[in-house]
Amino acid sequence: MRIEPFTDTPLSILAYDGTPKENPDSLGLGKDDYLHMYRWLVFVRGVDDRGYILVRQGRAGFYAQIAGQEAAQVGSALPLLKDDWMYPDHRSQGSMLVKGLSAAEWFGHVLGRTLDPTQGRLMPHGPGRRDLHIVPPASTVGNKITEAVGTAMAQRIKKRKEITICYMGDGATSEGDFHVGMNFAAVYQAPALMFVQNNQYAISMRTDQQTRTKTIAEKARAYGMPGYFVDGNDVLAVYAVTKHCADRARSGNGPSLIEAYTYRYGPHSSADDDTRYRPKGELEMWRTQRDPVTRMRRFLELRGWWSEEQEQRLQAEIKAQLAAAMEEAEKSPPPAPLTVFDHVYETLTPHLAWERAELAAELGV
Ligand SMILES: Cc1ncc(C[n+]2csc(CCOP(=O)(O)OP(=O)(O)O)c2C)c(N)n1
Repeated sequence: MRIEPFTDTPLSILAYDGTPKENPDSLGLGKDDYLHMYRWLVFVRGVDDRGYILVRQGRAGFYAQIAGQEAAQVGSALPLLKDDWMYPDHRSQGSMLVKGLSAAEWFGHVLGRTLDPTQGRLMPHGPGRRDLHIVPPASTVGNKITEAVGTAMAQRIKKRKEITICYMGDGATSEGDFHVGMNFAAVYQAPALMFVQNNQYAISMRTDQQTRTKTIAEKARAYGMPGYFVDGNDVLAVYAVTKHCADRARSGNGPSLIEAYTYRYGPHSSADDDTRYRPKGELEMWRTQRDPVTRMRRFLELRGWWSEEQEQRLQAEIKAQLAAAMEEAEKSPPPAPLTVFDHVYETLTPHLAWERAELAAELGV
């Protein structure tokens, strides 16, 4: 696959049925790498399914699924190095898991337990982990874009090798923060990957209702950086494009915009009814003909590297791993109420100190 910016059709390596359009081995990956990628796809789908079940069971209040977007997340997180910075958005848990967040921590986050690195303080769509350089997302759409670019600019000023990936949805590209962030990133040649998961909807609003351009990737041209339009359901293509942009950023050649064209299977969140705005048959078409997990599985099968028996074994192994992770999360207690005052200011403001004392008195602690 030639990694070319500003194409009209998405760059891809695998056809929808998993047949390679060209030999993907030019990516420098071998059998074990492909199996590793596939395992990640199955794993993040498993984590996400269970996360959503927590809402259905009434044990969590809210959930935004990534189902359908696994390849965009796994393929874009795998080329990152440990110290690279990740700014996830509210639908990026697959990428966080690949970067090192554990499934137990994720479940702990959804349940609001102490295992949650953010101690139950955020809506359940994104903890952070300081040591992994994962910055917690905010609910305000797009507001981390300028922060992410600022982080990348700092890396350049400090002459460090780390790069920053900033995840956003198609909806976030309609926010002012996107345009400010893109301009600063390009002007300062910041080592930033502006990664758009275009799942075709911002809640009920379709992408073509919020932009006049055919692709989001082409907007990059106006800021002076390359924009790549990639099939977000082809994990190999997403990996190839992200790796290319990561290498480019790491070697001092500045930022890139990547638009991963994908589709979300679930409602916007557990508080949404997507049957009210999706055209009939659209979801079914993506699920049955373009699924990112099945596509990679077919590729492995065509190479003779995957069998039904191996699939059963993998599913059983991940099921057990996730059951253990869920148990660990459930065993973890909710954070003590007074911890709500921690980590906001280095020294509590007088008003907060007063509130803290009042709560402590009420709790008798
Ligand atoms: C500034 C702001 N406006 C509106 C909302 C309500 N809201 C939450 S998510 C969302 C849609 C975001 O769409 P997109 O960026 O495409 O990401 P997706 O949810 O599709 O992954 C909206 C409008 C918000 N949280 N913040």
